[in-house]
Amino acid sequence: MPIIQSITAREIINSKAVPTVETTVALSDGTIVTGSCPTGTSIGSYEATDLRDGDENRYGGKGVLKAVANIKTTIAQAIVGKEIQNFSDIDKILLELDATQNKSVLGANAILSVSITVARACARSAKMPLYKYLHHYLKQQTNLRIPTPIFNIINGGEHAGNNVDFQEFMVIPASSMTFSSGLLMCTNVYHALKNTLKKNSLTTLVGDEGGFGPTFPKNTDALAMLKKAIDTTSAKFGYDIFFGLDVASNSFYHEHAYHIKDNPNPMSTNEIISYFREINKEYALVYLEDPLAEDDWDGWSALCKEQGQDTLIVGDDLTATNPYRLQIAINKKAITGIIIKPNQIGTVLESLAVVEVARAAGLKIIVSHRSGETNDDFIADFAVATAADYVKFGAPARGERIAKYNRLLAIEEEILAATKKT
Ligand code: 2PG
Ligand code: MG
Repeated sequence: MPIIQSITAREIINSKAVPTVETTVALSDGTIVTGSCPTGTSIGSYEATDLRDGDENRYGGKGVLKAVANIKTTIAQAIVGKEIQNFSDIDKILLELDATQNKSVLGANAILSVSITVARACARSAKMPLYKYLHHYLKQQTNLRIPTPIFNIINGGEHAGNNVDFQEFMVIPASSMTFSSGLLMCTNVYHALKNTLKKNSLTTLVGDEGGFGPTFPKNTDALAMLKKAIDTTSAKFGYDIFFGLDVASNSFYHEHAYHIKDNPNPMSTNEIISYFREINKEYALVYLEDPLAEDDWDGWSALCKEQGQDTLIVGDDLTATNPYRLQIAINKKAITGIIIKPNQIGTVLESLAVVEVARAAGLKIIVSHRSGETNDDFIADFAVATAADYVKFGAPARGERIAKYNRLLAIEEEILAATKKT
């Protein structure tokens, strides 16, 4: 077994010009790998905490030099020289070192950056692709397959400078399609949407996740525009392509009411549930993420009971990849799917544990990027390894998004080649 020979870290910037942490690990067998972690914009209250310097003279207080220093000192002292049997042994050390629920001592950014990099180092050292290494670790019985992609092609909320309340308007290929054919179809739709927006004299400038950021009088106008665009392609709405929304409703929930432009008055929980019922009548959403605020538990249970048969009701800010929050959601029958974002919890090991509990409870698994990303493609391998049902990596555009989609194309090719051999 190789030993960890050295670990170093540096401050880099993400796709939103916000600092994040990059780590490099060297093993005694010559393996040298690098990894970095993402950052959210619409951050739920139950997420693990990134450590930020707070020095207003650098990056508006968002520098990560303290997190970097934690890796170079505390973490390095604890793990350099350790024999590395498995990535999870190192994750356990990281958890002991921090010993807080929200990773506030060392910083979730410091911890996850190390966790991802160590997992990658283990895979490289075992001469296995990362997805296969993690798949073996999990003793997954399922055949390897690429999850169905969810493409966010209109950005709103906190992800765009437009006036749309909902954060993400997404297109989803039928699950029966291969990843590459779904990507092809949805990329065609992305281009068609660009043309349709132009024809309607709307902007084609993009938001944080590569989706377009036009303004609309109402949120539902964005869905109508998407439908119009799909109708100019060979894709058939409701047959091979479907709609999903990440409402990210925390951002417009104030004083116990939902404030959206579709309604002149703030809406109660019951009113916004009826509003989703109406949207479903017209567009038959297959996917609805964070439709309600992160503590509106009764609303979640009611919505799930009423609409969860036909629409995947997905917790993101609600569950925050956190085992305690997941357990509450299961007990309350509040969701039918869960977003998995490793940086919401802070280690690869804990993320895998949340996936296992969620799957055992019959929930669909959606592995997701963050709005502030690097070109690190770890989550693509993670999603395949965990046999996730869906991945949500943004639009099929912008370098930090396509890094993940292109990695899935490569894995798809490898899996196909392996199946042909057997
Ligand atoms: C979300 C994510 C990613 P953010 O809400 O699902 O799309 O956004 O990273 O800003 O939390
Ligand atoms: Mg979300």
